[in-house]
Amino acid sequence: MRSGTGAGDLPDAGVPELSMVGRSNVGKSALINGLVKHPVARTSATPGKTRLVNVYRVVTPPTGPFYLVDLPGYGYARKEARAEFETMARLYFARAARPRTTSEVIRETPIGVLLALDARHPGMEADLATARWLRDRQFEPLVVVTKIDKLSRNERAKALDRFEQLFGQPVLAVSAVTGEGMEDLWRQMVSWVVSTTASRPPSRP
Ligand SMILES: Nc1nc2c(ncn2[C@@H]2O[C@H](COP(=O)(O)OP(=O)(O)O)[C@@H](O)[C@H]2O)c(=O)[nH]1
Ligand SMILES: [Mg+2]
Repeated sequence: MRSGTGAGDLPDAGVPELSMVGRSNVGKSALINGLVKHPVARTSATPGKTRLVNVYRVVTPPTGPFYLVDLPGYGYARKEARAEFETMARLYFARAARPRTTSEVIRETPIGVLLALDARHPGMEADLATARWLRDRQFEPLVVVTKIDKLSRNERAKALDRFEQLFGQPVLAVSAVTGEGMEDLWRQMVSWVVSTTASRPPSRP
C-alpha cells in the first residue's frame, strides 16, 4: 500500500495492524511474502535493506481488511541502527489502542506484534531487549522462530526449548522456504484480527 519513513506515512487509525519486528535479515519480508503467498515484500541477503516502513493491506475472509506492517530491522552492524529503530518504533507503537484515562482521546488502532527471531541464534541481547521494550509498553508479542529449515531435527528441539525458556512463552517455528508452520501462523493472525474486531463496538450502525 505504501512505504514511509515518518509517522505521517503510517496507515489510518482504526484498522487492525500486525507488525513484523525483528533484527535485519531475520526473514521478516520473506515471512510476509510466504503468508500472503505473493512476492510483495523485497527480501535481501544484505542486512539493513528495509529502511522504510512498508505497509500491506490484506483483504481475506473471514476477517475485514487489516494491515501487515514490515518495520525496519534492528541490530544491524551499524551502531545507529538501534537508536533509529527505537525512534521509529516509539512513533509507530504510540498509535496503538490501549487502556487510557477517560480524558484522553482514544485512537482505535489495535496493534499486534510478531517478534521474529532467527532459529540459529537464541538469546541475542538485541532480541531480548526488544521483547522487554515491547512488554514494557504492554505489547505481548507472538514469538516466531524463523529459518527453522536451517536446523537439524536434533538442533531444532534444543533451540526451541531455549527460545521458550528465554522468552517465557510458547514460540512458533516457521520456514518461508519449506512453508512449515506458515498455516499455523496465519491461523493465529486471523484469529487475532477477528478477536480485535469482535471486541470493539461497531463503528457504524
Ligand atoms: N533458509 C531460509 N532462508 C530464509 C528464510 N526466510 C528468509 N530467508 C533468507 O534470509 C535473507 C533475509 O530475508 P529477509 O526476509 O529479507 O529478512 P528481513 O531483513 O528480516 O526482511 C534472505 O536471503 C532470505 O531469502 C527461511 O525461512 N529459510
Ligand atoms: Mg525486510
